[in-house]
Amino acid sequence: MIDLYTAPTPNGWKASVTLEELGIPYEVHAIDLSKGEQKEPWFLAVNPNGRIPAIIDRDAGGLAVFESGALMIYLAEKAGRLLPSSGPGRARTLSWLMFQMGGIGPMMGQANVFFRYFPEKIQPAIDRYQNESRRLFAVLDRRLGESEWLADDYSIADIANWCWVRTYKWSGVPVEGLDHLRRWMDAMKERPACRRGIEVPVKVESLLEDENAAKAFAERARNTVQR
Ligand SMILES: N[C@@H](CCC(=O)N[C@@H](CS)C(=O)NCC(=O)O)C(=O)O
Repeated sequence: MIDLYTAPTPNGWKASVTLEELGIPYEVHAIDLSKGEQKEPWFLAVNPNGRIPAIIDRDAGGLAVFESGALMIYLAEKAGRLLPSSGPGRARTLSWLMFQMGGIGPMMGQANVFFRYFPEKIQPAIDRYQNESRRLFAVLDRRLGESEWLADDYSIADIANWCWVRTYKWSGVPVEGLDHLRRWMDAMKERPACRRGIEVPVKVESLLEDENAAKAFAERARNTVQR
């Protein structure tokens, strides 16, 4: 049994979608980021970085694993699926997983900070992170023009990137003209495990359709942004 500490965010969904795809039993512990629960001493013992997601594997003596990419690799290896055990397929999967961890995640994350959460409007910072995210989207689009999935088969690399890219509107990054990316996003959205995973720990309605909800969310998120 896995204990999953999470919140309804792209990094959180990476863990829950992976657990759903692998069919590993897990218990959800929702962390309220706006109350700073992720920085409480009990949680820092699980993830010293004070961020979600994190897991504890009860069957491995209470092993704690943090950093979403690391816990996806751990879970895939535990189940023996969604990550080849060796060879070129594994290298390609890890390449596209790290592309998300080092690129898509940080750039879209900072686009969110400056476009949505920062009280001051610093246009050069907004442009920089949105443009860089769009450049990374084009890299994904090119790859998806030559391959159905990011690596050879459907893998944790698809899950990691999709959980972020699907929130492109919130980050203010356009996807116009990226037809292969859209084809792949549509295919991901149809997978039952992906649908279930993005409703963990709670289903969040599209913030973009409700201006007040979007404002309230941004206000709460502002509290977690450090200067
Ligand atoms: N590199 C980390 C990033 C995790 C992360 O930034 N989590 C955000 C939510 S998406 C968080 O916990 N933010 C709360 C905070 O910074 O206090 C990972 O991939 O797990």
